[in-house]
Amino acid sequence: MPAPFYITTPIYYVNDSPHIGHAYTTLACDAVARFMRLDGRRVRFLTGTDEHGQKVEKAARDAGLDPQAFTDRVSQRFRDLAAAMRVSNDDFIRTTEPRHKRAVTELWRRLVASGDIYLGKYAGWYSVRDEAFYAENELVNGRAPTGAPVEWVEEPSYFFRLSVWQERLLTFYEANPDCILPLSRRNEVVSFVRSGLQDLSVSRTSFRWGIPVPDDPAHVMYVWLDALTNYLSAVGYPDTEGAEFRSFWPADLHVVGKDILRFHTVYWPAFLMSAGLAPPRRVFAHGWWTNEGQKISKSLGNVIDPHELIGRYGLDATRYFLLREVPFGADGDFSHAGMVRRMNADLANDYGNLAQRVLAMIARNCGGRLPVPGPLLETDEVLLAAAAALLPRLRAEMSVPAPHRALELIWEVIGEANRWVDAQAPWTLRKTDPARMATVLWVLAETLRRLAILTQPFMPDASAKLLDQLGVPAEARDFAALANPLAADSPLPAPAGVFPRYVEAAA
Ligand code: ME8
Repeated sequence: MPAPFYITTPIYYVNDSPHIGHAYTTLACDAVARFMRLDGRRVRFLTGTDEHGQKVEKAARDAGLDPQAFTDRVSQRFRDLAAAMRVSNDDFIRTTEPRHKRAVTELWRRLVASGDIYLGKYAGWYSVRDEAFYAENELVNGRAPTGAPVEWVEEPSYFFRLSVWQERLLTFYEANPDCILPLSRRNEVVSFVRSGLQDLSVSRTSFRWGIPVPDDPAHVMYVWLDALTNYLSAVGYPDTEGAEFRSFWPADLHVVGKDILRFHTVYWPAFLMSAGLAPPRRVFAHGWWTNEGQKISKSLGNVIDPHELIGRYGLDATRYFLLREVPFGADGDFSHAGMVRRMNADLANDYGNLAQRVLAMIARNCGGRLPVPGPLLETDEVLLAAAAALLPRLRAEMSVPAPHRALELIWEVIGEANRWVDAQAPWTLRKTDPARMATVLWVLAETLRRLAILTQPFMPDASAKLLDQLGVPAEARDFAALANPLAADSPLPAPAGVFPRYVEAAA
């Protein structure tokens, strides 16, 4: 039995509506989750919303709403977006749910039992926007290193003895070379931990919107301790003997933006180890999107609404662009011109044209049925082998995950297939050697079938339409089915274009 696979997105703050950055992380996870499912793994794909803390409390106040009513409303927008993007999450967790409060309360008790929590007093800087504490020497011109404003906080606080975890964290990174990716991020984390860790304030007394500290309800837990625990709550913690927990913990992959790397690779493994739990197998930090070269921010008024992208370019093109345009891990820029280039060059010209040519020639020349191939020549085997060789290579890339690389590899075969059509010229064979034409078209249809199965994780709708047009039944679309070639002579539906060209509206 292949190992189960547990993948998570960050849980998003409900202070605001979802934008392209949230859509990006969730789509990348969706592509990985779909890939693993098609590959036969039992997948748990979790996303959700982070609903406590000062930032959300303030946003609720600004909206004139009680925090619970406010979080109910905004959390729904994240669910709606996931549905609009055809995200295949298995669960959606909210930190205001009872199952989550139960898990966090228990985790806290465990940290207390291991002697890692003590009561003290916090005096220092806090940024509500980042929900993070900063030391004096971290400030840049009186602001957080992220540019967020900070305020001076002085209040009683429980602390987590992070300082004592330094060596054990370093040992953990050492023993698990791939537990933080990309490697540049891993190096950043290792040098941060090497430079020494301060104990972490893990409770607040100056506001109420959080989970109360057990036995001391004047304190609410620090929102990051609360939030990180969602990954445990969703697999049944504190029931560590339950089937859910045993199948899915430790998580295989937490995908996060680079902004929240430290929380996931320093605090989180320390909390887990302190509670006697295994840290996640991998945290992957992706880069940051800008809009036409500019930082995305509400004050600049250039926030990209993912619903608008889907409305304008279509869902599959949006998914393809975001996952292909930028190496996963690097920063990226969204531009209309870049999007149109990808839609027209990669989708309409390369993939769409291949499909269109093959399906149209079959419809026209083979009576709407899959052609019956004769003996395969070496050149036929070479093309089929290139398509067949993709799966192991994609497995390697998607386990990183490097979805952009997976797509590049698929496009190499699309390019090869397009060149092969030209070289074989089935339109000429129609007159000179119809039997060979039938073989060539069958080889192309079979190549297209393999490609369409492999593009499902990235572009589920378009891939399904291609598979429909090739007459591939729903139960023959997983990766195991790659080994079973198309049946010759079965009837096909009429072909229809799958990747529209983007045409600028007349000015
Ligand atoms: O940090 N480019 O939530 P959040 C790429 N609640 N990704 C972006 C992005 C951009 N411009 N903007 C946002 C939180 N993201 C916490 C997480 S997890 C236990 C708690 C994505 O709503 C990226 O994944 O601020 C980033 O890490 C996340 O949204 C931050 O979402």
